[in-house]
Amino acid sequence: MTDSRTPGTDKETGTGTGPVTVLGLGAMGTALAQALLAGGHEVTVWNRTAARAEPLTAQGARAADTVEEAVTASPLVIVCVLDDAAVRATLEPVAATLADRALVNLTNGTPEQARATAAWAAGHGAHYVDGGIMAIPPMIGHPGSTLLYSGASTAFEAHRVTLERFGAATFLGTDPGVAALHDLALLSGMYGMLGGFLHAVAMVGTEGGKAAEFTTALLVPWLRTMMTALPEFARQMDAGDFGARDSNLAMQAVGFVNIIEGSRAQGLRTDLIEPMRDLIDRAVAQGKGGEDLQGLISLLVPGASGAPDA
Ligand code: FVH
Repeated sequence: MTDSRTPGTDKETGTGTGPVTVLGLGAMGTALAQALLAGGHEVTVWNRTAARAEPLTAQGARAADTVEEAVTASPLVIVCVLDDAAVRATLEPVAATLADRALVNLTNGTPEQARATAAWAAGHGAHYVDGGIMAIPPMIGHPGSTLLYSGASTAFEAHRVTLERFGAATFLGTDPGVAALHDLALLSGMYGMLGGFLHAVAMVGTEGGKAAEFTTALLVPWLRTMMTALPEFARQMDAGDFGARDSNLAMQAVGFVNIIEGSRAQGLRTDLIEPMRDLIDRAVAQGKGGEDLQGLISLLVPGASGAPDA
């Protein structure tokens, strides 16, 4: 994807290789700076612990001594630090230098944090874009890396080509919180899958099964097959259509007892899978035993019948 007017260039600089500042040089900030260097940008970097800039200066980046010096070096400032508190600790002392700059925050955070930082940045004249990185550091700049953005659309479009150095850039809207919402939703899906993976490997391991063999030969093909059902489940959720076709909740509740008891009998803890069992049991107790698993969504929404706080 490129600038619609001039392929391969950013609207703001007209070059696609304009100067960029990266604040925060942990594993991710370093990968971001490296992708920019590989793209031919003039890259200014800053990190709280200055020594972490050394590998990047050896690759052609310029290390700023202060945050202020780093921010004023570029029209596009990218911040990627541990958390929202670190963003504030880094930027608040230099708020006055942010005016008229595009500030792209790739630090993981909540929608509320993104909206608060956007309001704060706008109050100082910055054009704020919030981002969620759907990749790990070695993926940055390579196929499979996707970043979600939301906030100031003009600033995003002005620097779209530069931001695409990191991976596919998906702009979700002008609400600065919406990228964080989708980032956290996707991470929830990932952690759900990883929780199941951990428990499954632990089960097989109780009888000496090797994680690698089990995962490659059985688990991944099974999960791939199950994943093909998700779009239809989602369509049914959008339609509020929870009537069971093949696998009703009453049947699944009985099957889940076997997962829990079978795990315990193998000497395993069941912390990772009990919450799902509890949800299914609650739904069945409410008379939803004839519904499909998708119906559990109504128990997760505050205020809905059967929700934990209802
Ligand atoms: N690495 C990953 O797999 C994930 C992929 C998806 C996106 N996340 C998010 O990216 C943010 C940065 O993560 P990271 O991997 O770079 O994290 P670390 O390697 O632990 O580096 C942390 C950096 O944050 C700096 N920092 C921490 N506290 C402060 C502070 N109070 N003031 C200024 N900077 C601070 C730290 O500096 P230093 O310890 O080297 O001085 C590092 O630069 C994060 O939101 C992930 O969730 C990564």
